[in-house]
Amino acid sequence: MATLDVAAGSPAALPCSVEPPDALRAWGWDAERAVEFEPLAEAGLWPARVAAQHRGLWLVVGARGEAFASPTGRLRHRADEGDLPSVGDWVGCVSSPHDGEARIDLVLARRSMFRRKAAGSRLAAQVVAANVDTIFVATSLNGDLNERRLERYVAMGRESGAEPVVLLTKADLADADARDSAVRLETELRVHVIALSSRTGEGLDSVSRWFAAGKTLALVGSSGVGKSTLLNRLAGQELMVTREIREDDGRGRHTTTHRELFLLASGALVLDTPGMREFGLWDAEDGVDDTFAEIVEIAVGCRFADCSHKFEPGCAVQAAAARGRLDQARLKAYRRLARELADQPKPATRREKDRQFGRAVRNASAERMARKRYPG
Ligand SMILES: Nc1nc2c(ncn2[C@@H]2O[C@H](COP(=O)(O)OP(=O)(O)OP(=O)(O)O)[C@@H](O)[C@H]2O)c(=O)[nH]1
Ligand SMILES: [Mg+2]
Ligand SMILES: [Zn+2]
Repeated sequence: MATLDVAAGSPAALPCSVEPPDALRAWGWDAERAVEFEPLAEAGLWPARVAAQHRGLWLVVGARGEAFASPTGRLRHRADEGDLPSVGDWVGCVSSPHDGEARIDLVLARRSMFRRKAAGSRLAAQVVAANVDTIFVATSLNGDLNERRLERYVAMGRESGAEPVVLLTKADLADADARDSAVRLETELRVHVIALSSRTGEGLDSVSRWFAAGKTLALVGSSGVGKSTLLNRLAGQELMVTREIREDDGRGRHTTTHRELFLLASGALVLDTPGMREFGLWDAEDGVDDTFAEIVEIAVGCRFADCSHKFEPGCAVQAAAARGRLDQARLKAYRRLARELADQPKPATRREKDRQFGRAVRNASAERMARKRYPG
């Protein structure tokens, strides 16, 4: 990728104006962000968006183009892991007086963040995509369709503050049964579900309305479901390498290994991500409840407020399940996810901070949120 000389040279050459320059606007910068950034510009920072992340180095796009940047020591020390810059983040950069290189000094308030529990046994969140308007959860119709996994992604998508949309890929390989699942999933998960094929082009019209100029969309899901293929098809060129999945287990081979944000000709910004082997929930009580609304509605009638819907007397959910009014598999999945969240002890302070964020993005518009955090 061509790296323009954004940071080198004298800082005076860098734009600090709050007028959104076209180059920044193309990457999603707007008037709210400009107001938010005013005091930072006065302090000598310049705005940029994180377009890619490779171990220890961040590719940022500023008004003058792209540059590689690393966080300042100040940001590294201050930040929890989840506060370090992630792809999609808007950041305030400085140009080092020593080498002219760009350094990321702070991360602007996120309007949305799609997270998961960091892989492995660590108790930490990983931000997969920041400041995204739509999370496309991709799963393929040729045998990959796993409702339990979809529920996880959709719950975290809801929690992120972005709109989750389910993409059922490889529709050209699907039989009638698989296609029927689109309708059922839409009712159960209460999200848009779109069957599409990057091979035949079926369904691409239906997703195009999300690909509006200035909107940021992220593609997430397991390896091999066709995320990069869809990106390439929409872009009309090979932006990301794609590869045949292994024939033996159809589970893909992790072709994409880094996250990257692309600006398409339509003006939409698309973030491609590597397939995730593990997708653990993180702080998503509300997202889970919204994803299992039919159960939560019935649970209002349980005798105990903290009912686990397993063995308690007066459990309305058990009663409904016994009468066949609830899908047993969904109930089991709901209990499992609720338990997974309950088993995640977290420091009280961070928990409160995270919850405030979740509530704020759900209740307030993204714009109001930005203003609250950075009073102009
Ligand atoms: N039949 C069919 N094959 C597809 C379609 N979309 C993608 N594929 C194939 O699926 C395989 C995997 O596609 P990728 O786009 O690399 O998958 P990915 O989701 O980006 O995978 P990771 O980067 O590993 O996360 C490739 O061989 C694609 O050609 C489709 O709509 N129909
Ligand atoms: Mg890929
Ligand atoms: Zn109950």
